[in-house]
Amino acid sequence: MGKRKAPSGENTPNSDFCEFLTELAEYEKNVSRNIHKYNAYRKAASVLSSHPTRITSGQEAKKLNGIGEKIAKKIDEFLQTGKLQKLDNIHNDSKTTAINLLTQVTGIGPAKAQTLVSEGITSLEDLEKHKDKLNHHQLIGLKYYHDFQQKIPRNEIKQIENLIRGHLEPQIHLTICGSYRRGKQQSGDIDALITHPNYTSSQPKKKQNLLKNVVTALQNCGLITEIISLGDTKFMGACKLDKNSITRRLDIRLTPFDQYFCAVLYFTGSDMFNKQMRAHALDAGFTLNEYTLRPVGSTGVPGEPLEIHSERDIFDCIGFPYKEPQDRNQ
Ligand code: 8DG
Ligand code: CA
Ligand code: CA
Repeated sequence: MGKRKAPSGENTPNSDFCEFLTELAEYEKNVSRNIHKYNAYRKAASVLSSHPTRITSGQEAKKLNGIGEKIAKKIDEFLQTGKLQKLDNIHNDSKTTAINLLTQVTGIGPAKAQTLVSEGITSLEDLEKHKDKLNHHQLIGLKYYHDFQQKIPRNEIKQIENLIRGHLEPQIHLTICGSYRRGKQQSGDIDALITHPNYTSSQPKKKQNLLKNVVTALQNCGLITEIISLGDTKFMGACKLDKNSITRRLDIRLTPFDQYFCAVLYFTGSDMFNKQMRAHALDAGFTLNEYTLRPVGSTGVPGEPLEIHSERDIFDCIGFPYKEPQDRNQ
């Protein structure tokens, strides 16, 4: 699970509300570990980020889908005082700020962060002194903490994409998904998906060493510099375009050919968009995930996966108007 963010709604009429709601969401995820409140704040931020006009009262906000009494009150407080008491308290609490800091390290989740803080480990310097408490993933997260904090410019991902493509055998398909595919000018990490026409869900053995071979080739050419984990279908690691660039988080997933477009759709996100689309699928009598689209019968048992040949097929099947990747940002 990545470091999830709600849409910040940068440069939109309600971006200041989106910002504080996102911060509250992070608090609920990392510190209170209340996933329901986390989702509620994110949903509110998402709906506000796409609202075209400035909201001028909690009352007005409450008319929007996903904004209830409590969030409306926070909007009123923010409008009246220019701040939120709850956020001030959060900023002034040392345990909370330590947990928030530690969860910024790739591989350290909310539970691990809480354990570390309860053991008195509250800073990067403390982590450096207690490396014995970290696993391989977390050690890489610590080693590249500052690099991984930096966003990756679109142009750099484009060059990394070209480099990867140049090392693939011609039959392999590659799509860089995530925020890059949604057209963002910068991304947090690189989400690559590959498939091969011979490897299907009914011929799982045909995946052979496809992913491992790709990773080896990319290590040999110097692009991949660290492996966090490597299985038959999922690589997590880091790459470096050239000596002048910094180290970037790179994931590569190998999916069966018949599941490729469900995977492309899922890993393109955004995750709020995925939530909306899955909900729409359910309303239309289908269940959609990163692997398949299946009809759900009256018994509630999913049927056989539908045959999918494009992303558009998925939208068409569930009667959801097609959206270009750049229009899936919330
Ligand atoms: P970013 O890296 O620029 O920060 O944004 P992103 O590309 O949208 O986010 P990501 O964390 O790299 O996730 C890539 C896509 O994976 C995301 O757009 C949608 C899908 N996804 C979900 N739920 C989750 C989840 O819980 N964790 C992760 N890592 N990905 C998820 O729909
Ligand atoms: Ca990403
Ligand atoms: Ca990612």
